[in-house]
Amino acid sequence: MKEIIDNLKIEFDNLLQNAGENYEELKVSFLGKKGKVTELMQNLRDIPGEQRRDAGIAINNFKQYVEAKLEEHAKKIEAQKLEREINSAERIDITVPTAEKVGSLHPITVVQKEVEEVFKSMGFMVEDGNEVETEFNNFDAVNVPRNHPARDMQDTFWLDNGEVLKTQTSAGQNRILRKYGAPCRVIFPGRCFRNESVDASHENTFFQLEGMMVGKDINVANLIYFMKTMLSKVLKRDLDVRLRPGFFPFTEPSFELDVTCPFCGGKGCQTCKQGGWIELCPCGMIHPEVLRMGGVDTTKYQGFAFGLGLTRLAMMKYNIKEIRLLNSGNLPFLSQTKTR
Ligand code: FA5
Repeated sequence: MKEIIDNLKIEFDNLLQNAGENYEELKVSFLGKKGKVTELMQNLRDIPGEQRRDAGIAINNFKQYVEAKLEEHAKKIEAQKLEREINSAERIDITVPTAEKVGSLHPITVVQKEVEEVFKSMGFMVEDGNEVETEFNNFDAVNVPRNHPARDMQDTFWLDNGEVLKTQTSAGQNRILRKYGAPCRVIFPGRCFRNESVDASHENTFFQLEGMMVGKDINVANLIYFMKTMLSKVLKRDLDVRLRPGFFPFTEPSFELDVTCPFCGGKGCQTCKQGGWIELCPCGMIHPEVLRMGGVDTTKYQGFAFGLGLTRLAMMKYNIKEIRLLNSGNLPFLSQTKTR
């Protein structure tokens, strides 16, 4: 029996060496129902009594040898296969710069940058604001004390800690007055939040761009000049502006600034509802109380402030009729501004 097993082992080793990926066949031919090891087992009964036990042990050892070798071989073949797949897979070199456009700036960002550039060229600084604001900054510091009816004009998202999601960029006025004092020229764009029902022209999350100019002898003519210059440059047309009386607790007098409709040039069209003007920017002379709360000496300084609806300006510039598209994450729509 020993001789038979030794010969079988040599045969098995040779076959295994050349089996490659076809080792399953070898397994069947040795361990299968009609395999060589199984046959040896079946022949055991022909072996005389005392030699049978030793032969059984030898056959079993050989069987374990065959099984172990086949398993080892299978693992080796699988590892080789995996390595081949990895090597043949498409290689990605992350250091190669992309030739294609990877994205585009959001239309509001494009307009914000343009407005910033115009104001910077006129000596204004650009400041960042908070999205979560104190009740004081959002309301009290702009002359809207508790129980003032103007608080109802802006449906506020209140936080559990008593702070608010900024309802208006005017919330930055007090901080900026305290930071820079008078004289100063600053604009501060930012995201605002109001708990109002959403429709084609109202969002609960939108952008404003606030501006303040404080100095000696600042008056409404300065306000008109800066707004007209900025809007004509951003909308790339020579536009007229007009002021109508408005009301804001933080400006006195307060105005609604209208601009000649950029779509019809003031002749009247669907967008301006045939009126020839579009309401664009509330503004006014900063209320002395607001200046005082910001630490400014009102016997020496005055100033104007405005709160441009940046989202609405972007809609006007790109003729977007539906405000909800701007927060939609709709790539075909957003990529139309074609800017990086
Ligand atoms: C204000 O928020 C004042 N803080 C503006 C201001 C600043 C006045 C400084 C005077 C001096 P109002 O609530 O009207 O004002 O909002 C200003 C602009 O924000 C609007 O003209 C409009 O363009 C935009 N806006 C307001 N609510 C929404 C909304 N729900 N969705 C989109 N844009 C809005």
